Amino acid sequence: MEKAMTEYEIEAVVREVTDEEVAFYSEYGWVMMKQLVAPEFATELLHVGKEWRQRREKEGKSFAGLALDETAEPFRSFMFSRRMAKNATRLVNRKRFKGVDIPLRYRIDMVLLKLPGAAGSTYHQDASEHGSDRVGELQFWLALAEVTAEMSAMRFVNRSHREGPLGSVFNDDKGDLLEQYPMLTTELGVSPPFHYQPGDCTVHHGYTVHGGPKNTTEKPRWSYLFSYTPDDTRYWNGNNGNWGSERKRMGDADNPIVSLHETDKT
Ligand SMILES: O=C(O)CCC(=O)C(=O)O
Repeated sequence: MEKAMTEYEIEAVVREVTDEEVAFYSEYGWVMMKQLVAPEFATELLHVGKEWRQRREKEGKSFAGLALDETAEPFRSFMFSRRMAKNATRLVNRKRFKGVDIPLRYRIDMVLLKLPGAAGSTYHQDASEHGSDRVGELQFWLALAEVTAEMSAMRFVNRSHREGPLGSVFNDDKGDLLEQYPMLTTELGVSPPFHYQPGDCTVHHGYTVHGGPKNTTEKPRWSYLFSYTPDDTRYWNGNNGNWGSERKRMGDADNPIVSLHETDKT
């Protein structure tokens, strides 16, 4: 078992986000932060994360929650570090409207593995799936080993965080957001195909539409997803999993359609 790291040790391997990165994130709803963490630290996380996943698999448990488990250090030291709290707080930028920043809470973390040939990720907005009542939650995605564009690297729809909720697509039969809004990417543009080195990290806003292609390579894709949310956010039943996708469409009895066409009227 690795031991907890001091803040001083964390600061030696995790850098601050820059003003340019914060401005880019605010404009585009995502940003690539090259070498946010030192590559050797990413490799250490990979090593611990792989073992942790194997253990959890044997125990039949979920792959989420490394940072809540002190036997999975240094995940906890990293995610709960002052450096990462400050980085995330600057990106959330609640100060802009409130005058003061607001504390963030842990939302979720997990080591992700996409095997060769694994399917791509459905285009969705995290916050719509989670059912949060306000903006702020954000997801970091850290490459623990090299990830090329062909290894299912995510793509982000530029500025889509400014469009508000476009609908939850998990548990729905209407297709993902690119199918539901066929002009979305031509209208807004998409992030370039990314090539991550170990330690490179993207972060995306809760309302940024994102997804990815399948892993068409012979290599497994290893990454660490970790997410924070502002303390004041309210979620369905207080659960910030995919509860937002449980929403139901309206029915004709209580909410009849207001028709555009004379022939629709009975
Ligand atoms: O890892 C992926 O390809 C998708 C992850 C994702 O949807 C997310 O980070 O919100």
